[in-house]
Amino acid sequence: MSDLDSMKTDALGRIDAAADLDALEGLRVEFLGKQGSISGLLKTLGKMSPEERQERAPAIQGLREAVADALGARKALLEAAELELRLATETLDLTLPAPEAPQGSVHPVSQVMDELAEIFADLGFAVATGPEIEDDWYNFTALNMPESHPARAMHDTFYFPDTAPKGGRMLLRTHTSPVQVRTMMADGAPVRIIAPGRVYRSDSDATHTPMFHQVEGLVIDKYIHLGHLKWTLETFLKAFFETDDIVLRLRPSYFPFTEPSVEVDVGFAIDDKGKRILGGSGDEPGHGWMELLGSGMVNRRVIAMSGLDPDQYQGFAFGVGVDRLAMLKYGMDDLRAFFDGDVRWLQHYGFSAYDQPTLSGGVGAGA
Ligand code: 2NM
Repeated sequence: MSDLDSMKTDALGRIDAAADLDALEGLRVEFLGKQGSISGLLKTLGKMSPEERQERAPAIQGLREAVADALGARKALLEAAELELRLATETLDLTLPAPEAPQGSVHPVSQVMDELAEIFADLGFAVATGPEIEDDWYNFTALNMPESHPARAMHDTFYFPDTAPKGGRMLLRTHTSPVQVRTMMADGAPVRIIAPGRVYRSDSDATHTPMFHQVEGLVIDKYIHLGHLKWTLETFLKAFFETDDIVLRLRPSYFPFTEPSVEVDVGFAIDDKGKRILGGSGDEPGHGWMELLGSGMVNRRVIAMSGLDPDQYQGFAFGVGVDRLAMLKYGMDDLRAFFDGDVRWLQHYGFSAYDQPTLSGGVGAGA
């Protein structure tokens, strides 16, 4: 029996000394594999006489069991040690600062729209929105633009091939005025809203892009007059440009949706570099007038088509380009760069998401 005892001592010693799971698997194959030494011993049982087998079998089986148990125990130990090692080495230190990452910025158009919402909220205006895909009734007819009006010409408007439910054509809105029509129809009077958003015109050169941004305002109530309009625009522009030195000039004009219609100019001075700086009367030497807004008293036909009684209600409306306002306030000179999506431009002109315009903190805090 001492051959089996020494085999066992040798096997258990080597199993105990196995440094890793690979070495241990090598030992399992060596002892218990198909060609293994203990497997070989088990095969000899078949050729023995019954007496011999009765004597040898328990010892060989005992050896096999002892080796199998030792392999199992050592395997559990090595696996536990391996897990311990991974837990100790594969740590993620969440207290480290976040790695450098590309940082987004708020587009000046978005920033200016937030500023406008803040300024007009303070004057009691709500923000209204509506669809960018309109039908020609809301975009034109309800705004007193007859079929023959030049604004309806193909070269200005993007039309869809589809036909609207009311029989008109579908189009990309050319202004946000349909939002005011929808608001009057849905909510009735009084109305105090601004309608900011994207508008589309088939027009493209250095100062025009096929998509641009507009904000329009509408106030409808009893007894609203041109004085309210002038005060509102003056108050808005002073807050927006953060200066009291804003002088307006109102000129008679024409829009189909307003009567009378008023073009609003703002006075500017020219600095040493030839740059226009808003402020002062445009009539002073070295000054000029810059056309900034269109406005007027809402045409009574528009009020009637929007479902209100024009003998009871009247009001004013205005419209201004948001991109233009952003350029004037923040000093960009190329409109087309607004819509290129160039990250360098956005890094330079963009705002931090933390720069929330507030009347108390300043509507131009990030400038
Ligand atoms: C402008 C100029 C003048 C305007 C009119 C209306 C509505 F729907 F109330 F009739 N909304 N906006 C308007 C008036 C817009 O943009 C240059």
